[in-house]
Parts: sequence; structure tokens; C-alpha cells
Amino acid sequence: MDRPEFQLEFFRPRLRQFTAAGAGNRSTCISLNLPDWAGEFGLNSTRWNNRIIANTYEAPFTQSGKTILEGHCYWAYKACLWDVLVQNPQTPGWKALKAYWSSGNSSSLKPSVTNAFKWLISYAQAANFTNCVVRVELADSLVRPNTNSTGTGFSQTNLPYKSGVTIPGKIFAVDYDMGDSNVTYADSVSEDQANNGPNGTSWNSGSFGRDDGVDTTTCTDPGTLLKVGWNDASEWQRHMVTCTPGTYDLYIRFAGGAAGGQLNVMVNSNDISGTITLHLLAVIPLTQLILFPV
Ligand SMILES: [Ca+2]
Ligand SMILES: [Ca+2]
Repeated sequence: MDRPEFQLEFFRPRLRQFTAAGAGNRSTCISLNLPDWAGEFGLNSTRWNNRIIANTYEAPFTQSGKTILEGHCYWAYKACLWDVLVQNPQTPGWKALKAYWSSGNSSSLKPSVTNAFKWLISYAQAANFTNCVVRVELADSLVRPNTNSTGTGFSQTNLPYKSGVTIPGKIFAVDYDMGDSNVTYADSVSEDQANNGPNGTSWNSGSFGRDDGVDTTTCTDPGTLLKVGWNDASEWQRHMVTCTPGTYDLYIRFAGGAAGGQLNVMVNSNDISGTITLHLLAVIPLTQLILFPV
């Protein structure tokens, strides 16, 4: 973030009194001679965030003879949503409370006083930082330049999602690198282009976990909270690891909704496996995982 946010956000509601939401705010600010102003944005993918910052907020422009450099406010820091910096889980009790409220306080869904208290407390405890998913890839998209002269910009190169990933060891699919679509991953939908917001095409079909185009959701597999799903043809993810050159055995842990899935394993862009068909003995539920040696 390139400016203090509190003051800037204060001005935004005032501006909305004068303009249609999201339109004409720049000219309104200039005509009102406000000392500073900001746009607000959020609820889209890392790819979208990084490009909007580079092309809108960090690009000076001239209007009415004045050079403007706009500040920006990112929306929620912490919420149950999957596209915020810190996501706290929704507990079963919290969901039951929401169902009661959204029903119009249906008597059949009304919790006991004891349960209502317990569920609210469990929700508060779930919001403890240690129980949350912290989205470092989203922070990366907000602070890393889109491009730079050293070629380390968000759209230019990948950065490791977690440090210290080595082999021999486990590489979790969801720990793919940070960076732009077609740099660290390829996915059929990597941002909501149609609506510039949350009401169009979902870029993460799993609606939980990382805020990239890769489709991630919750997982009960040992050692990770998240898994990658919805892998369509030609999609891929890149993982940066540290290892000693040598010969290794590779085991792929996967699940599938139908037989016939295929994948290739590449090292430094070289296909080392050829096309592997993931044979399933039967249609396996998505929650069931098997080991497959290659
Ligand atoms: Ca996607
Ligand atoms: Ca996908």
C-alpha cells in the first residue's frame, strides 16, 4: 500500500453522495479540490489486483491540468471470504445461526440459548489468527510491481509460496508459486473480467483458499488445509523446490471424479514423464485419495 488508508477511505463515502458509485470520482475530486483521494477495490483475483494497481493507482494521469496519483484502499483485511488477506473459517454452529437468521427466524431453526452462546464463542475462537488462512499470495499481488527492470515483477517471474520446500519430501499441490497467471499457473478462468468484482465469473471454483485463478478448496488430507481441484485440460501449476540433482521416485497423490485424467510432470520446462494416465479402478469420490507410483 503506498499511502495511509484511513484518511483516504474517509473521503470515499462523501464522494459517493455526489457521483454514481464507481463513476466520475476523479473529476468530482478535482472539482471539490479535495487534498487527497483514493479508489477502493477488492474481491477479485491476484492477477486482477496487481494489474489494477499498476495501470490505475500507480500510473499518474493528468486531468484539468493537474497530475493525479491515486491512492488505493483494499477492502476487508479479515473475513469469512476467501478473497481477503486473512480468512477465518465458518464453523458449523455459525452456519446454523446464519441459516436461522436468513430464514426469517424460523422457529424450527431457532437454537437454544445454550447453543447460540456456544456457537458464537466457537466462531470467535475460530477467528483467532492461528486458526485462519493467511493469503500471502494476495499480499504479494498488492505490493509487488507488475513489471520492473530486473524482471522480478509479478507478471514476470514466480516466487516461492513457502520457503524451504525440498525434495526428498512432500510438495503439496496448493503450495504452487506466487505470481501472475501463465507465469506460475495456467487456469481457464483466472479473474473476473466481466464485472470487475465478485458478481461475475468465479476465478476460484472452490471458493476457499488461495485467491489466484487456480481452483482450491478445503481438504482433510494430512499436512495441508487445502487442495487443488477442477483441473481442466492444459492447466498447470509451478512449484519451486530445492533439491540435490539425482534420481528420485515420484508418487502422485490425487483424486478424480471420473477415470481418464492425465498429467505431465515437467522439470525446468522439460517434460520428464510423458503423458501419465491416472487410472482409477472405479469412479472415486472427490474426498478419497490414492497413491499412484510413476
Ligand atoms: Ca479458475
Ligand atoms: Ca482450474
